Amino acid sequence: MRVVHSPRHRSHDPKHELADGEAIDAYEVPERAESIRRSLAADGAFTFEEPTEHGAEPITLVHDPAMLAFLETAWHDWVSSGETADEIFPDTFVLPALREGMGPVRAPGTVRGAVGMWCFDTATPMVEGTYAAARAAVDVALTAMDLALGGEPSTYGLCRPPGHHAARAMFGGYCFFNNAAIVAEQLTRQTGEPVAILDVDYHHGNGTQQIFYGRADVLYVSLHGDPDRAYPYFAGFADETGADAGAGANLNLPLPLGCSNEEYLAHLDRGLEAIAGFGGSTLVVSLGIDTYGRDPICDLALTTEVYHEVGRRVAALGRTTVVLQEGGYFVPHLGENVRTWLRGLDGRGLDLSALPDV
Ligand code: OKP
Ligand code: ZN
Repeated sequence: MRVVHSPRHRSHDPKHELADGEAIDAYEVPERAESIRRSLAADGAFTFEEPTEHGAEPITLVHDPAMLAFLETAWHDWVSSGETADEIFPDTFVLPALREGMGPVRAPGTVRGAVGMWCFDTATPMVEGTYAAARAAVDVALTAMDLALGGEPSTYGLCRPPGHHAARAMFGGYCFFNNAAIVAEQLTRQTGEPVAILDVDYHHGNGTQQIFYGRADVLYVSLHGDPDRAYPYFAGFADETGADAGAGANLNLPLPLGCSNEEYLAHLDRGLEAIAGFGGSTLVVSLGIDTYGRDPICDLALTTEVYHEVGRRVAALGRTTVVLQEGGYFVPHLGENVRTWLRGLDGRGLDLSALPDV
């Protein structure tokens, strides 16, 4: 299987996120992608290539150009206005109620103010190299798509930072540009067919759902921790099925606390059935491995073996599949879990021999 990877991801190296009022070590760190790269490289059946540049247009077909412009210059503007902190966090958030009844929001003249127009949480600092890494992740995703359109049955884009929490005009949840949504949009344009997205990250992909919520030509299917208890709290409910022309093209499958492999596969089959009944020949997978039982920030109970079976069942759809990396935070097993998933997709056997005993 062909893998697209860029060393550029390393320039997004946040040190902290905020939790319960304290700065804690960031979970979304460069070592995540390195763990995956090492596992796939050691397997021997994966070939690596660097992305080609795709420019800004595929991004602005999905995201507000003003958000792209903010992200592009934020670090430079931050430093040149005399700020000295090496991570940018929002100070306030422009919730609709802040200016309720008082007319439109005016863009603040400082990065410290303006970041609260675009960022929705306190876990997603921008650092000096964030923009370059986020742009490279989009190029990784689009290059994986190009390879699939060129005839590969399945390809893998080792995206970092991830993307599925980034909405049309909002970033957060460790995500800046929505890599999967950008690829899905391009697929609709380049194939002229509808496109399905399967999001198996533990967290609901609120950004991807938002981007396509009114669209009939993109099906979004997500399995995730129930938003009644899980981040991002405000989206991912089972009764969110799409709006307007998109009615019926959104399927949320919230999962219970402690969800087992068996329960998980039963939910997966419902998602795959919806995809099988939807048109088009291509599939985008948002692959999060934070469903793992040992993940430090999530609460399901999946084990490595199940990822092989999930990959197998996705392959059985028979679609050209672009797999893009999202989350997964138990770094010691992250690479092997991804490798296991992709081996299942590729019709190869389960191989647990390289899973570290930690
Ligand atoms: C990204 B992906 C801070 C909690 C922040 C952010 C989770 C982002 C997950 N108190 N949690 O979907 O894996
Ligand atoms: Zn996640």
